[in-house]
Amino acid sequence: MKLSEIELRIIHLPLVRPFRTSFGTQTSREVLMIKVVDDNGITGWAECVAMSEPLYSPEYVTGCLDLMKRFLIPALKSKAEITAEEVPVILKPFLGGQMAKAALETAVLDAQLRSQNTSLASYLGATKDRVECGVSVGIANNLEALAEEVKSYVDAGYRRIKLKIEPGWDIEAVKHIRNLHPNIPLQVDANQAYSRNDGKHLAKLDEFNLLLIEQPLDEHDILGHAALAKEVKTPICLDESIISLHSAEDALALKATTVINIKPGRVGGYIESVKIHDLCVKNKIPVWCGGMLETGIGRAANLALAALPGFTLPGDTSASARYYKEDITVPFVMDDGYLTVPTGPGIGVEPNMQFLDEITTHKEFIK
Ligand code: OSB
Ligand code: MG
Repeated sequence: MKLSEIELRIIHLPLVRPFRTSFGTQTSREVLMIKVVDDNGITGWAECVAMSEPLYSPEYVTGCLDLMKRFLIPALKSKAEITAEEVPVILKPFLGGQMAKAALETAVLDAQLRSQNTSLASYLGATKDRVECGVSVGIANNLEALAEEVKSYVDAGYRRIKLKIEPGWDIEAVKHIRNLHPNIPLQVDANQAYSRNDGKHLAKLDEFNLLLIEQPLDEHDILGHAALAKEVKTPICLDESIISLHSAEDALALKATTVINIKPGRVGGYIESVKIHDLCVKNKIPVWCGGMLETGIGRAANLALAALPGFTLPGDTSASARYYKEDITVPFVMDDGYLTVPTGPGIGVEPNMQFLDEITTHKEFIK
């Protein structure tokens, strides 16, 4: 396609409740949205999953905006015609920036698939028409508040609970929830909050029958995770450490992870995500689709990916209502613990432009 116009905007959406992790507390989501228009007037949308500050990943909203404007978009515009498959190749000389790159690739892919009248799910190789939903539960003020929040999600039908943990909010929190919900699939996410000598402490989680411990150590500490995997019986699952197919290959070869959380933004896009999925299927490593508190635009695309056959664990693909009072697309509503995979062309949903304009704090066009 020929890119004729790109629109970048920043929106702010309040969260229904504060989301506290080991790296900070968020009360609203600032999102960089990308719209591309081709020479036939066909539009593609994507959201960049970077957060306001570089606390989960080195990327952040205004940094991604700058990277796109200064380097990535000019590189794409220097080509007379591009396909979505060429986007990662054209952007490869610029190091890092996976979240910014993923957003541009996805917007181009959305427009391309719309012009071919194909859904993202069928393009990626989806085999399911609905996906099992888990939910990520932030660190609470006390055990009673945590129990109340978890109960509301279990009552809503969520099929797996993930508790955010950090030193001081781990064994007791898990024990409390496990006692109240003896059979719910349960896992924890530390977002790098522990260190190499915490193996004995984390092994205390083994008695609670957890599916996995997500990213206990520093994102660069692959050997530390491999050593920890020998000290704890609960499977280790990497999130932040997996930023590409190659990093997934390394982590598997070094036995640092036996489950992988695939987040398309973190690995540079949906095309790279499918490669990681295929690697994991080949190695019999279960995968699940992570989340970044996406709006309906990112959620629609994540559901398409989560419908691939290797996604055998419920993901952090929760309903719109878990995050936002009003979503920017038609809301994703859970039915019996599942979300339906969109079937329309491209990502299958569009933003409500009136609402989007209301929550836009910055907007610019690149011709
Ligand atoms: O580590 O998985 C994470 C949200 C923002 C940044 C990192 C993470 C998360 C979540 C929530 O756990 C996932 C979601 O529900 O979108
Ligand atoms: Mg995580």
